[in-house]
Amino acid sequence: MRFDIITIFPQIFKEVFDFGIVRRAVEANLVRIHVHDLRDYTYDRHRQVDDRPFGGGAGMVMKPEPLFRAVEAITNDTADAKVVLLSPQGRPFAQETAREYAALDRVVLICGRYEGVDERVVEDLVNDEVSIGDYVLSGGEIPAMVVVDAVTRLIPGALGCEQSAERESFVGGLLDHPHYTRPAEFRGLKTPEVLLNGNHAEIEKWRRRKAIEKTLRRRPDLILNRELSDEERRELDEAKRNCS
Ligand code: 9D3
Repeated sequence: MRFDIITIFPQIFKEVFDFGIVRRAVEANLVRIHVHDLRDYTYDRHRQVDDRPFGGGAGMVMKPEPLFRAVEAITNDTADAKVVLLSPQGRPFAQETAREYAALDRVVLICGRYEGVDERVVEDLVNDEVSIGDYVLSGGEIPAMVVVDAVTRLIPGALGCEQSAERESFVGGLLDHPHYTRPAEFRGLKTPEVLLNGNHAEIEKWRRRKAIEKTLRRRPDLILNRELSDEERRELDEAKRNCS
């Protein structure tokens, strides 16, 4: 899969992909990441990418011409690239969106800046508009990094064997259970006994219980929106009883 990122701040991306799982995926040729400077697609002397909004008002708007030129130049070798605009008006980017993108060959990410982009870009150039959450950021660059990271992890072969499918399939929508490592006792704080006695059936049961309890307290929306197995339904009912 190939990502093309269009931005007025290409330098921001210099190091973020040079570590961990994304780096490994790039080195294994599972993913390619090209970063493009939007100003390279301007033709005027000032390399202008923004202008004042028609109708007046505060802030600047990203001009359509450089964005159309950039996307057309970047995708002229392919018929099927998904063109994604990162914007606060987008649909929420979620694990399901990441899965959807991971199945594609080419994804072009346009990083918005200023007050927004000319609406003709949204209507006639972009196939998908996504936001990473309901908080105000300064532009689409960090969201683009989030998308690349979340999608790359899902490309087959990107995760090490011991991490892979099994654990990720639990993305069924519960928060993770608590984790402990050595020392078993730290400043008088003890690791739960169940994790130390080697009874793996007991450990699994404890972890699932803790995951359900934590999800119930912190993210009840995840439980409500989720299909539960009969076993999980029983666990949930019991967790609810203990909770109140
Ligand atoms: C005054 C109205 N604001 C819209 C909510 C203006 C505005 C805020 C932030 C315009 C652009 C931006 C820049 N943000 C993004 O480009 C962005 C973003 C975000 O701010 N939050 C979550 N996801 C994203 S994806 C792109």
